[in-house]
Amino acid sequence: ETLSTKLSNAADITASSHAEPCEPCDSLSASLARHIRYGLCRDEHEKHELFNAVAHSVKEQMLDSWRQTRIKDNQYQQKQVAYLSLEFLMGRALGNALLSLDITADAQQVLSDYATNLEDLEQVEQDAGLGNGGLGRLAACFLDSCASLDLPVTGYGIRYQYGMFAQKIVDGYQVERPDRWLRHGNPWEVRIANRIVSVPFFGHTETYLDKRGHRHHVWAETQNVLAVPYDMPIPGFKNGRINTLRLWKAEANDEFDLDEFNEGDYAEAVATKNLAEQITMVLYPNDASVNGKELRLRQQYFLSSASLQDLLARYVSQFGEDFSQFNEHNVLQLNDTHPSIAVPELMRLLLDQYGLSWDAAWAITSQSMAYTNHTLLPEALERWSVPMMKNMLPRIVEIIFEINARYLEQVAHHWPGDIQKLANMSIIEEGPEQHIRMAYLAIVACFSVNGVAGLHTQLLKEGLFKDFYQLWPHKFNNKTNGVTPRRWLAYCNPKLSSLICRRLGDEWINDLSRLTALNAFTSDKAFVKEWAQIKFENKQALTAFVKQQCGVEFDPLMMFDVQVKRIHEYKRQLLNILHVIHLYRRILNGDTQDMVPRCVLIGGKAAPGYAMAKQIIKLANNVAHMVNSDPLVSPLLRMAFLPNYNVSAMEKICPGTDLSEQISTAGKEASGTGNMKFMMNGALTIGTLDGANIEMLEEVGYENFFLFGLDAKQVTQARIDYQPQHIIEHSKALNRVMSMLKSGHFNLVEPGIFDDIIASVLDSNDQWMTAADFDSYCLAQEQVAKTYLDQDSWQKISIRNTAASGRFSSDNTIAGYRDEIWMKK
Ligand code: B1N
Repeated sequence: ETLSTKLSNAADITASSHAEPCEPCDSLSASLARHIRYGLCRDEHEKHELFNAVAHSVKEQMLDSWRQTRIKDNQYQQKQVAYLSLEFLMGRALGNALLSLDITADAQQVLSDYATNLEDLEQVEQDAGLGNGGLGRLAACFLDSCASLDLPVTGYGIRYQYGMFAQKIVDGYQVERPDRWLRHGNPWEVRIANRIVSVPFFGHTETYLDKRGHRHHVWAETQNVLAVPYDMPIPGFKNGRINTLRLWKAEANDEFDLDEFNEGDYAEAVATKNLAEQITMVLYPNDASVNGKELRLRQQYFLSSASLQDLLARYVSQFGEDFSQFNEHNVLQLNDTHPSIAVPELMRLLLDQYGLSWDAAWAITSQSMAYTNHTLLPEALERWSVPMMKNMLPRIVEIIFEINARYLEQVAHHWPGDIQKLANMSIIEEGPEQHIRMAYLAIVACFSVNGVAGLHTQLLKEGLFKDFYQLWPHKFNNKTNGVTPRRWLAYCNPKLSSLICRRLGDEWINDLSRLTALNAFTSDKAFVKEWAQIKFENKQALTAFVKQQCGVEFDPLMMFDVQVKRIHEYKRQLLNILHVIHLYRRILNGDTQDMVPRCVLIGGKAAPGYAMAKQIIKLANNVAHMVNSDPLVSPLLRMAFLPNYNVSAMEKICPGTDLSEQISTAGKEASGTGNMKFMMNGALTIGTLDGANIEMLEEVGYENFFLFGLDAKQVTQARIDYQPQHIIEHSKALNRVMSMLKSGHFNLVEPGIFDDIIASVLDSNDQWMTAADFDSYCLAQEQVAKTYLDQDSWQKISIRNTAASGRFSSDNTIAGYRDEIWMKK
């Protein structure tokens, strides 16, 4: 490699010069040899050092295409999309990159020279766990689909030094451990020192009139924090596009507290570095609930401001300060309200930095931003205290009040004389302390508001955002979630993937609707047999994983019944556990007719402050212990709680699952996406009419789905006069289960620890209506068992589920965002 090649590879990323031809980079093999020889500076190396060398070599294979993509996109021939998200749950990158670049076989070959195999090496990579659950993983699937659909989309997020906490189980309880994912460095990232920006905090505002009588606003005496971009490559599937995930790290400004330096308080001044760098220290571990901490708002503003400054600088370098074409060339998608402070921030930059009028700035802002809502749960709706925000972001608060005043005029015009409407719809919530309703701010400013599944969008329009839907019906639209078939079938299930390729070719990998052709094979005996055999082998692999992670012995001849997701009352892991207790009691009573041997696996993290969720984990562990330690029970029933559920765990779990549990209280799960991964991999679903389950059922048909429980309307109805005690009295099965729980059978030496859980089921205010759906759930589970006994029909249904999963490719979802939101004329 010549020095000039190196220099041209490192060229300024803003350069919009044409790509000059350069020498091709080294082969993977030569590159790896070089990294091992010159990168390690030692003769012995540990596993992670070899992994880093491999990852650097694979990244090197992407650098030329990455640069070409950047140069092309800087010409703005296509509208540029910025996807703003506080979370990107990327998981591991190596296997995915090899698949996208089509060099997996090459890598296997090269690694054999180093006496290691690829599969083992892949396990060495730390998950990039920069997200909580579905919302963050959705962002990751979207990036993969955008690159694969050749769309110029940049992900903007935060480079948390500590991602999602690692979960350990001690005495059945969750214990949180810090996720030190950057400990050995991150070989995929590139620090882009020439795109650093500065983000203001605190200070105060001043206004003055200029000579022409124009009012100007100054945000003075701010404390500035540097935002340093770290870029990660996002390779498209075999198409040469490499998009960028740009993650911001907070660093102290050198001028930070210069006075203290001068006054001799050197140590004090250096210590303030920590305050700045705190901002990107840790991911808040709340899923579908808010954390009202000031630091969280700082993270949100930091991400929004840095990303917008980056976007504007890039635009200005191409078009100068003429913003008339901005909307033609840029659009921003807000992943929930978490980055919605970008709305007043874009106004501020256009007004105060670039001198635009209010109307001009508003025209640009309100035509460039789109908002995705991910939940109806009231505990997840963000409201920020005005006094707190005034202190931290005084200029931003001024702008929000101005937006609100102008918007309320429209409301008054639409509903003349209706004072209550004004109060209900105001962005400012009144009370002992004022609060900013971030969702309202987003709806007012954005040209598009979308939900993430059909039912969810309908409930947004009828319920939570009803008034807004009446005012602006054209803003509302649905985009049902999806998952990337590259990671969630082609990569994670190589055996099934190869069988499908042998029969259908490989076009399904970026056109998942082609899987419907599998329906033709349900009566092909050899095919069905091979389908079953692959599931069996995947179950063997999952058995080994469960043994290693939980010490519990599963048996691949038994049915694998799996529920993995964040622990939340609305997801009703409790309903699942109550069913396990029901089966356990039946076995103890010798009532085992038609019972199918089952292994039940539950996994997921509880938010550290969510006491009830933590008790549910404890209950799962205690029930598992009782079930597994009775030799009379274990031939028919086994149970494990899998610690530290994450993206990499799901890659092993979904290929080996027979039955997928999607059992949330109807109306509560906005979409769900784990449900789709299981379906793609041939699992059958037991589920309620909630979120995307409804659309999965639509695709696969009632005969191939185990439906149970109240629907969303019935849940609302049943709430009015809900008497769980009464339900329990009339249900033999539930009665026995509750008695067993109350008797202390699962907590003999820990009296009282499940009292809250028991009380929650008996509570007539139980939001999650666990008792209401119990009988219906057990009945559906009996149907599952009956179907499983006939393996031939089970396997056919399994094939039909994979065949019907095409609609849930995130390629499909992204095509919708592209055509109906981003590029819509
Ligand atoms: O977003 C997923 C959906 O598939 C799930 O149904 C939904 O529960 C999930 C605050 C959230 N909604 N809201 C969140 C996450 C973190 C946080 O701090 C809220 N996550 C969802 C993808 O659409």
